[in-house]
Amino acid sequence: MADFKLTTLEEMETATNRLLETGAKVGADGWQMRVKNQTPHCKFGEQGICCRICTMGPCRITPKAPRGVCGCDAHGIVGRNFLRFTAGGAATHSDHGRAICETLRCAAPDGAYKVKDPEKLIRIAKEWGVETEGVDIYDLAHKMAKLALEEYGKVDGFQNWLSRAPQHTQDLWKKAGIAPRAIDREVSCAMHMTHMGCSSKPEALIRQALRNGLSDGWGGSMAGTEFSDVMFGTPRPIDTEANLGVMKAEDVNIVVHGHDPSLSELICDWSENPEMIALAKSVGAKGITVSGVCCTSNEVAMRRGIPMAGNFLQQENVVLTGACEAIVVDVQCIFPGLGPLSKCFHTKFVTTSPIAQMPDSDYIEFDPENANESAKAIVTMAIENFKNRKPELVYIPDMKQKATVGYSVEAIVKTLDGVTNSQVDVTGTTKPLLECITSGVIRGAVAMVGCNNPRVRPDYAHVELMKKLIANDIVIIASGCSAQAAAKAGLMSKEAKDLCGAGLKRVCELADIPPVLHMGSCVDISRMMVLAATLAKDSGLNISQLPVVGCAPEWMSEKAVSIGNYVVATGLDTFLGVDPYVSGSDQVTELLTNGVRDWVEAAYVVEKDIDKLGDLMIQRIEEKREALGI
Ligand code: BF8
Repeated sequence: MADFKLTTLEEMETATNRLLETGAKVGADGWQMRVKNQTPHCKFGEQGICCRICTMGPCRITPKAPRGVCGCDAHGIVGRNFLRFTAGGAATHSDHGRAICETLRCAAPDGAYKVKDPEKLIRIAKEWGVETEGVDIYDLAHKMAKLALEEYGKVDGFQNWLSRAPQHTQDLWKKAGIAPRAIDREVSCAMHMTHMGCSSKPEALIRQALRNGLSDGWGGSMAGTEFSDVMFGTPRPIDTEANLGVMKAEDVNIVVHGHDPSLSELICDWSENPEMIALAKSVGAKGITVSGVCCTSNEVAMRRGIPMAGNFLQQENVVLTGACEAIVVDVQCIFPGLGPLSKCFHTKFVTTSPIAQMPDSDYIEFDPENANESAKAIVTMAIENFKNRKPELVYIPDMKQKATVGYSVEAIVKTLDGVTNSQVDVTGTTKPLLECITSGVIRGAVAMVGCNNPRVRPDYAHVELMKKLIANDIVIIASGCSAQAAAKAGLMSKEAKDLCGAGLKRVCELADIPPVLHMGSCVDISRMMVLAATLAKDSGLNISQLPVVGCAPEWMSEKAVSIGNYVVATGLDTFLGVDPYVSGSDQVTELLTNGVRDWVEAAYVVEKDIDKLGDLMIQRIEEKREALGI
């Protein structure tokens, strides 16, 4: 234990540089080169004051030209761009959720997809008022899948899952006019509002941005999370490893990348199949190693302990090792650069979804109906590719850390029940966690989420903020690429407790948890909403009163804006380290960082100085404690 040491960013960067040297030998480059080529970035774009919504422009706002051809000013343009950004993210997460529901429709006792958590399915069915008594579990699964799909286009009413929020929050949403209706409707409404000649009033645009975000977090993403748990199991703490060193030179390496666990689960199944392992041995490999990148990695790590090769900006590194037989992708956050890059190596870049088709890839369409055939074909293709490896190009950095992952809300509740003793009455609630917070043993919690982004030294903000926060007795709940940044550095190792303040360290010891809790992928930020709602209900407080904040210090994608909007709209102040292209409008900036507080009791903070960002979060948590008198 005395030997525990975090992996430093410098060590990771040295490894990356070594990999890029291999790349240079074969004429390949990485995002590092493309960033150089793209710098400096367009200042109009950065401020959000470029409009190309119609073909009278494109228009750009300058002191000399304060309005576009249609007469729209900077505030309208920035607001519309922000709403369109949100709609892109909400559509993307929600469509992922829809795909999961479609997969659930195919679940069968003898099929590729089963109901692994029937209790959870029954719990959701009861929540939705569906009869469960004496109903066959697969009939129930199909019925719930259909009902969930109908949430996307429901004609009347609001999202079913809003009822999980405290009444106070639901009242705020209704009063502000942001309770989300059908999921698809909110995306369509956003696109309609931002069409030429529709809304240009910042307040209206931001209100819809919050509503569209909520349709994601309390609708589409929640469907993705909940029904993934039903099919693949609700995550429980499980040990795994993280960083490139999880790849094995002597094995066939298959890397799964993307978001939808329907594909990656079956790739894992087939890689464990004795027939496939025998085939791997027959081509000279010792076995098959599956590892993951991005959120699909989180999905299979938290349910099966599959190791995490890296996060978003490490996706090219897995190919640069020269030891990747196949990088198998589904949807979202996949660099098109993987196509040309993999052509410089023997790696098969396998695309599988009609949603994410890319040049220079092998396309093997994957759908729930033919799931086993496609997964088997992909694993076979990877194995057969082992012989094409060029040994002189193989270099896998010897770098990995232990991580314990899989802290779903259910797992957190169960684990923390063990912290306090003789609480017969608290089993199944968040009361032990609340007690830790009210007593001050833990000062509060930060939900750390989101991507990494070359605009911030990759992973620096995630890792440095986490170190700072846990040293101040603030527990971290992490998801997405933020979670993987933590895991790569070693912050999801239980041994990282030594980096905590005395209070959090004690909780980690008693509950046997790491100080940074892995809550899953980005759709799983819906789990964080459920946790916040449960904490509020169990404490009798409003969500906005809890000493809990959200943070996305290195975010880059539209999905992150959708997430930010629903986290803020749920009542949690959200701290960003990258500006969401709104600085060109003081009105939109003021709304997002202050004005929305009147509607939802929370707002954004944008601060690019990461150390300051950490101070601001600690300050906000302490303010909330003070207001509660704890
Ligand atoms: O959905 S954190 S880079 S992988 S967008 Fe993408 Fe960002 Fe990673 Fe997961 Ni989320």
